[in-house]
Amino acid sequence: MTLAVAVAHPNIALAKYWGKRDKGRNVPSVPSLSVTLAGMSTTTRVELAERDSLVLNGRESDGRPAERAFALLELLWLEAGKSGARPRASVSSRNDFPTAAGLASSASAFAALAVAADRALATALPTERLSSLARRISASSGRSLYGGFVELAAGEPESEFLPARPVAPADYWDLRLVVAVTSEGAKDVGSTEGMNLTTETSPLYGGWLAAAPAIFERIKRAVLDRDIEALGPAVEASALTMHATALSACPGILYWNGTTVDVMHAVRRMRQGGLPAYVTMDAGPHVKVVTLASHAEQVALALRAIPGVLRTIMAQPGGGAHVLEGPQSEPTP
Ligand code: 2P0
Repeated sequence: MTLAVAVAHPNIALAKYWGKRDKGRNVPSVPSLSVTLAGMSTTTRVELAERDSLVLNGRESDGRPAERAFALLELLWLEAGKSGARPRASVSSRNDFPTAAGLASSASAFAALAVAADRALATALPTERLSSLARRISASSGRSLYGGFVELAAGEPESEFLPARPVAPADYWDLRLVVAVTSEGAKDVGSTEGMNLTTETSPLYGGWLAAAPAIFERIKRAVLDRDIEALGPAVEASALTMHATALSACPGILYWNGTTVDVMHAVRRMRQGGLPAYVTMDAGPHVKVVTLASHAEQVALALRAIPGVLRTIMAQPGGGAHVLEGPQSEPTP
């Protein structure tokens, strides 16, 4: 019995990825920078078996999720230059956070799968190669291979090797991300579909491509300087410019609900009251508020008082994907 188990954590982008330069190779058209989160995990078990099968949160799964999962195993096998057919595998994966929490579960899912499958298949690839392969299946998952603050460059068309890279470790800066959960439902338009529709139809998409690299640089500099006053406005610029392009797609993609907007106004009022608090939103209606550890409880309390905020989740920088148990293996030359 060959079995490996790995764990990975979701991440939240401070500088957003939105749009692909090369759809086939899943190459982002803009650079992004994220924080990998502690506390929430995906645990994935890969066991070599007679046939491929996938169980997600206790339920047998096929179709697109299974296609993507086994495409990643195929990529690992090819990358390691292994001969013969790839061994079949039974994969099961479980999140300890609700998918409706607005935290991208695909990021932690494919990062955990890359690490567990690498060990079970004995492909023994270095982390940067696992990151690049996970990125091909889901770009944000390439970032969850690493802990702390992580960047993913924009690639050239036809980039084969494009891994995320660590910018600073989790303990570099005591930031907090307070998630204001504003809905229990699943999102209407998935990220991949949303960004592809934006690329194809938004008249503002060219403006996003022109603006995003400088916003990313401001964010990276502010992280390295641990400067919340510089970070916050740049984080809001990234999110709002991304959402402006999505809103202007045809048909327009509106990820927000009324509470999302109420929270955005409330956070502006918090700043007028002297709190260092800034918003970012992804492909869903929840608001993630970026603040310092010293102000996080006060921010969370204020967020929970907003009608429509169902609950808050407190998140902080955490570690990268890693193996929990598995066979020993020799590195691939
Ligand atoms: C991000 N998002 O940077 C951006 C901001 C959502 C909004 O990366 O098509 O699941 O699989 O590469 O990585 C979510 O998109 O998309 C995402 P694919 P992915 O976090």
